[in-house]
Amino acid sequence: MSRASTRFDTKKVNSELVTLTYGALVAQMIKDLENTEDVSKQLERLGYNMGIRLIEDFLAKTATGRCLDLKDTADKIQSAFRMYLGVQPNVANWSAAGDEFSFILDTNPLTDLVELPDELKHLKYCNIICGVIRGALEMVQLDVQSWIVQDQLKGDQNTEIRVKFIRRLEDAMPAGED
Ligand code: MYR
Repeated sequence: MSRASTRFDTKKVNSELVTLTYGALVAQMIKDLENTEDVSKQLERLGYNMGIRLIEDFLAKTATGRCLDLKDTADKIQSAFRMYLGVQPNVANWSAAGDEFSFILDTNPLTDLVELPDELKHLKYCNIICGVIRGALEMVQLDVQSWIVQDQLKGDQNTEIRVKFIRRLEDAMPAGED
C-alpha cells in the first residue's frame, strides 16, 4: 500500500468525529427525554453551558478586545465558527434597526450525513449552536436571543441561525457590594 493512500486527512477525521459524537448525543437525549421539544430545549441549554466556558478560550486564543458594536460582535462570532467548527458562515440579513442578523451556513459539520425521520421533523437539531452563542455573549454582558430560521435537515438550502440583541447586561456586583 502506498504511503499516500494511508495518509489521513486529519481535519476531515476530526469533523466526522464531531458529527458522529454529536449524533450519538442527540440520539441518547431522544431516548431519555422522548419529547422532541424537550430535546431541543436541552440542546440549547447544553450549548449555553458550553458557551459560558468557551468564551474564555476564545478570548485567550484570539487576544480579542471588547466589541465596538454588534457588527464587530458578529465578525468575532464568525471567526469562532471557523475556529471551533471549521466553517465560515456568512453574516447576513441585518434588521433595519441593526439589532438582528443571521449566520448563513452552506455546510454544517453537525448535520453531515444526518437525516431526520418524520417523527423528528420538529427537532431543532442544531440548537446547541444557538445556546453556545447565547452563553458566550452573556459572559461579555450581551443578552441575546438566538434561534434557527432555516435548516438543511428540513430541506432548506442553508442553515440560518438568527441572533437578536436584547440588552447590555450590567456587570455583576461582587457579593456584599450592592
Ligand atoms: C467583547 O465584546 O468583549 C468581545 C466579544 C467576543 C464575542 C465572541 C463570541 C464567541 C461566540 C462563540 C460561538 C461559537 C459558535 C460555534
